[in-house]
Amino acid sequence: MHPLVEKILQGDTRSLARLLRSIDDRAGSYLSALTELYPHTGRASIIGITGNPGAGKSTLTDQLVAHYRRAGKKVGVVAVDPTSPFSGGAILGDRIRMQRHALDEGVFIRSLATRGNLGGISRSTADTVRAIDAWGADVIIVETVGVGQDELEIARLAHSTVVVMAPGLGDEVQAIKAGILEIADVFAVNKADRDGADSTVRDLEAMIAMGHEVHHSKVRKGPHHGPQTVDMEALAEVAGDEWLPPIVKTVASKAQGIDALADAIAKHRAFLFDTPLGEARRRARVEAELLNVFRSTLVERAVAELGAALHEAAGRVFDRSADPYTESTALVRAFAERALSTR
Ligand SMILES: Nc1nc2c(ncn2[C@@H]2O[C@H](COP(=O)(O)OP(=O)(O)OP(=O)(O)O)[C@@H](O)[C@H]2O)c(=O)[nH]1
Ligand SMILES: [Mg+2]
Repeated sequence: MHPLVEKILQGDTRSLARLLRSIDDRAGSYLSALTELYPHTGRASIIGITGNPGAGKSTLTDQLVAHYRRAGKKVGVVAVDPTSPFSGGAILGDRIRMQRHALDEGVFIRSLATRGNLGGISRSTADTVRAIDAWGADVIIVETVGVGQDELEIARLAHSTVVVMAPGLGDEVQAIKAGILEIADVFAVNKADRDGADSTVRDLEAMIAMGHEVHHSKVRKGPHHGPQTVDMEALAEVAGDEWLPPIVKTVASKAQGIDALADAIAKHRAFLFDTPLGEARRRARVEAELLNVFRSTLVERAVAELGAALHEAAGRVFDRSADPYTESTALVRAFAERALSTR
């Protein structure tokens, strides 16, 4: 057995931290540790928190941690690439923001600032979450900024993804473009103490209605001329068994709306585990994760195996005696042949 595994399963925080370092470096026997830990995972509820810089993700995370701790739950927090200009190199900011949990044995906080590694940030995050799950966390919160490709993958890693919006950040229109609707299971309209929160809620409701291609007059409220609002109850009826992301107003800095947010997350979890549509989503999630692990395993193995050949191919592309498409196909063939002959 991997030396760290037993201790991690007993809830030892230092051993967990040590394994996470070797996961980051993709070093040592981290894969065998993950393999041995896997049967002990799957219990934690994984919550993704994403949104624009400064929307209040860390403050909200901190409040959720407090909420779950009050309920006696063990909590893990993974902050991915916390490098927003807003809070100025936010790892420190996040530490300060979550300091009240730093000495709590039931809370494990980890920052991942390792974009650009071979396995990809989403793979490191997935492995990190897996290890924290085995350590015994009941809830794991993963905070990511924005909605790049990595964030989409990280969102897929979570059971429930909370998209945090804040009025006045210009989030509203941008959100539609960024395809945020696809990943949002719950919306938190944070900074509800500021002007514009209600109009952000209305914008989101209109977006959700549009996303469901519901232009039915029956879900529209208000006068024919002038601003119309969406009747969310009528929309829910039209949507049937489908999940409609609830919108929760929060003031994270004053701990307001946190219970309602946790409640919306719990409802989404119930949808995932108690309905056929939810099961289909969970299945798709597992498939995406397997593909992710498969992809990085394949690339790591191939790069190790092909080493010099890869370098030579790059040289040919560089002096334009070859193109990357032909070279890639040839590399795949070479790898497959080697793999077959050695194993
Ligand atoms: N007025 C108000 N301010 C808030 C609220 N929630 C958070 N803030 C403040 O907004 C700022 C940014 O909050 P963070 O929690 O760091 O936001 P974030 O989304 O984690 O930011 P990055 O990680 O840097 O992208 C901080 O100064 C918070 O104190 C809120 O509900 N109302
Ligand atoms: Mg943050």
